Amino acid sequence: MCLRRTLLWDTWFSKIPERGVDPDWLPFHPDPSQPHFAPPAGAVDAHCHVFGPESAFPFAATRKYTPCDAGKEKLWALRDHLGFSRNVIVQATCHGADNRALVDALVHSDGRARGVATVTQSVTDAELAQLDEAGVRGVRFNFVKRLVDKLPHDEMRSIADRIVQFGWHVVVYFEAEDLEEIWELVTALPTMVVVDHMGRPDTTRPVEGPQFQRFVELMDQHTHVWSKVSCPERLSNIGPPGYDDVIPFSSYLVDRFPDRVLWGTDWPHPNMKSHMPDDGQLVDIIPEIAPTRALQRALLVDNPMRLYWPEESRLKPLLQS
Ligand code: 0GY
Repeated sequence: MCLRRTLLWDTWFSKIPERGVDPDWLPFHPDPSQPHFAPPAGAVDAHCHVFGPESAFPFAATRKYTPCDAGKEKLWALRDHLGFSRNVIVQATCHGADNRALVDALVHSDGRARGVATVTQSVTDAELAQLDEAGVRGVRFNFVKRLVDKLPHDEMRSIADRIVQFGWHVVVYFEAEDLEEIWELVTALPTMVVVDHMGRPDTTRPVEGPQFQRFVELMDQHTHVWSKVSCPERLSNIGPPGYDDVIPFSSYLVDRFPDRVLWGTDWPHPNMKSHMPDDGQLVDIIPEIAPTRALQRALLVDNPMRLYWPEESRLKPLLQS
């Protein structure tokens, strides 16, 4: 299957690594549609990744999957195609705590990309300062068991304490059923906290049901917690083009917390098994979850600018929690 795709879409991949892409790996969409929705000027895709290229930036030995290369040039081309201006690149687990591919993308982005890194406790202050200089503005703590080995909470807490000096924040990725386990850590973090993909709710359950409302409580009670209203393709049981079962969850958060939500493509969509989304269709969902120009501007420009380009933001800098 992957071989057939490779032959068909050969020109889209710089190199298939010798170690071998996962046999069931779905490559990113080769020809995303032109969205009908025009994002506001200065829009930020606040969740995407770069993979490799492996020949320059080998994947981590600890990785749980081996993707196809998805380098920075492809990401810039997608940004322009979709009508966006900037990217926030999140370190993917296949690169572990080796942030070289991320840093390479940031320093070659002409100031149009900022990053979220993965670091371990052994990172030095000098290394953190170098990452900051390159454009990193946060670290990611990943709790998704299929993606990473478990890291003790006190290690995460000590990393969080050390990034405060840079004004960075923490991005957390977890599954809805793990929220209770990490509640204490997340609510006590000394930085802003951004939750990936709405905490991955089970979208077969109601928005008003206890699972999603517990996540809403987290955001209600803790104003340092933000959420990405991203990844309908991962959360949907219905699928494209509209991902209609996910819209009520994302629109609920946008409506209730308009100044604490972010949106991202999640390109190149690692570990998708059911299908590979058309990024143009994902953009066309935005007006469904943020129906007014004011909400769209908050979601796509003001909120991400405040967090990632505070020096250029028209809004006041955020205070640490
Ligand atoms: C995402 C989701 C996934 C993967 C990663 O860093 C990663 O490997 O984040 C996933 O498999 O759900 O946000 O890209």
